[in-house]
This record gives sequence, C-alpha cells and structure tokens, in this order.
Amino acid sequence: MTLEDLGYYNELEAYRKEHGLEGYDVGRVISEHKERYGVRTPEGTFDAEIIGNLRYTAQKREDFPAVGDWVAISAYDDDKVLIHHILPRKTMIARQAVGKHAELQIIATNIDYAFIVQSVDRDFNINRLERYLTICHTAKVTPIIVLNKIDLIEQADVEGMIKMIKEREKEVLVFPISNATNEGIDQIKETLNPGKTYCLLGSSGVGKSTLLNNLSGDDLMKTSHISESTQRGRHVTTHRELKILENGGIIIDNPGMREVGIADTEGGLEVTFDTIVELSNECKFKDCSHTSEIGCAVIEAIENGEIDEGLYENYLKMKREKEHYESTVAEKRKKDKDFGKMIRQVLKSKKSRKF
Ligand SMILES: Nc1nc2c(ncn2[C@@H]2O[C@H](COP(=O)(O)OP(=O)(O)OP(=O)(O)O)[C@@H](O)[C@H]2O)c(=O)[nH]1
Ligand SMILES: [Mg+2]
Ligand SMILES: [Zn+2]
Repeated sequence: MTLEDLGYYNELEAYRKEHGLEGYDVGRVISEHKERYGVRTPEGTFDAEIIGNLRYTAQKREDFPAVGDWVAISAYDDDKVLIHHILPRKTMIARQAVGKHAELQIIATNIDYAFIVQSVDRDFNINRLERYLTICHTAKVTPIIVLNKIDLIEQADVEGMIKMIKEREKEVLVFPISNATNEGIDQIKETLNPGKTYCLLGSSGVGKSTLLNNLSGDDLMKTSHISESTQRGRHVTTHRELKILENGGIIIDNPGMREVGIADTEGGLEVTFDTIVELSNECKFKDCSHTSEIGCAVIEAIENGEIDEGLYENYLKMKREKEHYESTVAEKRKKDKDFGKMIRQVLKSKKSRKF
C-alpha cells in the first residue's frame, strides 16, 4: 500500500517540503477516541497521541486531529507514534451540534464525495436530504444521494421519491440500492475512484455500515440486527472510522446523526437552493423578503408551479437557522476580541507600573 492509496496528493507533499516537515513520516488519521488516534501509513496502523505543544496551543475543535486528516508523525515505540502537525485540510465536513454545549462537530476531513444515505422504508425525508446537501455544499464536497432498502417497498414508490428529489435538486446523483438484493451496488462500485475519499452520512439504521461491508466484500464494520417488532435500532457505529477498499476508494463510516444543524457561513445553502437564489435576482425589490411583495419572482414561480412550495419553505427555515448561526459566531468573535483587548490593557498597565 502506498500513501496515494490512502488518498495522498501532490499539494500535501509540496506543503510538507515548504514547511520543513520532511524529517517526519506522514500518515492518515483513521480513527479517533478521546484524544487518542489511529494513524495509518504504508507500513501499518499505529496508536497516536498529539505532542504537548499541539495540545497547549489548540483553542478549538478544529485545532485537534480528526478522522481523515493527514498528519506529520514520529515513531516513539514499536506501534506508537506522536502527531506533531496537522497538514492543511482540503475539505472539512462539520455540523452544528444542538443543546447546551453546542459546538461545531467535525464529521470528517479531506473528503471528496459524501454518500447521503436514507432508507426508503421509513427514513426518506426530502427536507433532511437538503440539510445534508447544504452541509456538503458548505464543505465543497460533492454529494451523492443513496436511497437504500428498496427491497422493502414498491418500485413505483421508489420512482416517486426519485422524481421528487429530481424536481428539487436537479444536479445531484441518486442511487436507489438494496444491500439485501444487491440491486444498484455495482453502480456505486463503478463510481468509486481509487485514491478518493468518500464518507457515509445519514441517520442511524439506514444501512451505512452494511453498505460499506457490501462494497468491500468484507465485514469491516459491525452492523445491527434491529428488532423487527420495534424497528428502533440503537446506534451501532459509535465512532468514525476510515476504511480502505481493496479495489480502490477510501470510505469513512460515521455514527448515525439525530440532528443535522446547519453551520453554514460559506454559502452552501445558496448552492442547494440555487433555483430560488437565481429567481430572487428577478424580484422587483432588491431587499425582497419573498413573502408578500408585489413583483416577487419567487412567489410568482410558486404560483405558476415552477418551483415546489416545500422547497421554498425548507429554504426559509434553513436560512433563518444559518442567520442565527452566523450571528452567534459574530457575537462569539466579538466577545473573544473584547476579552483579548482587556487582557492587553491589563498587561500594559502592569508594565507601566514597572514591577
Ligand atoms: N431490508 C434491508 N435491510 C438492510 C439493508 N441495508 C441494511 N439493512 C439492515 O438495516 C440495519 C441497520 O444497518 P446498519 O448498516 O447497521 O445501519 P447504520 O446506518 O450503519 O447505523 P448506525 O451505525 O447506527 O448509524 C441492519 O439490520 C441491516 O441488516 C437493505 O438494503 N435492505
Ligand atoms: Mg453503522
Ligand atoms: Zn421576492
């Protein structure tokens, strides 16, 4: 196995040279568990910890390694290494966690494509799909929609779902598949490129790990046997994990997500809802809120049936969420800045008092 099989690419090598990191080995973070990491190199898999300096200077989640990262390492024991440096991330998929300690969660880094998996028997939800699409577009990762478990419903219903998706999201690839009958699995295999990194996103129980096992032809991941009576599984995959497929392609499996909060400051929303954004350029008023204005191109398009009303409602809902997130980020930055200013003032007055 070479570094390229693990997804290594030229820009990283150039960075390594420019930043004097040639004295270190390079590896890829394949698992993470409470500040301990699994790092894969062409030589094997190693237990890793970060060096003290990295830990003390780390200020936020992004400063710590995440699954998918390329890291500069040095060996300190037979199967142990130290992480000295995180190489720049090509992409980072993150979501806004909800609740009290709502901080940004890194789902995976250095991803090229994301499989957004829903199971057609009970999980299909177009609004949620659009949330995942926005997360991908924000991260500049190409999304691919996978509708799994098509063995469980009528084909006509599957076609209805695909039609609904195509009406709202024209650009995205959709793969209807079944891990039970293997329908559609070959098509997915054909899209996998060697050296490219994919990640699996979706709710718990939709069959992400089963798909990964199926693609690899090996039981790499543990999967559930949810009870037929309740159909309510517990989370089976509890940690993110990166796997390398023998016939090329690298896949990161994720635990199922309950909530998909939008942490978009990069315009991912505008890509997902590009039809609405384009239309809004034609509104009579520049500051049109697309709710009641005369000459609103968006309202007109809904009335003509040119765009789906559900699409529009989901857009408004997510836009509010994005605005809320952006204002919290701005507020936090201001607080940090004020705090920094105060510290500097204290230090300055200390100095002038000449201790
Ligand atoms: N009928 C049917 N069942 C499937 C299919 N794919 C997966 N399953 C079943 O769905 C259940 C959940 O599959 P998992 O692969 O563990 O789901 P997951 O998305 O990895 O779940 P988490 O790890 O909890 O996020 C298992 O019992 C699988 O056997 C399919 O195509 N058809
Ligand atoms: Mg799983
Ligand atoms: Zn308008």
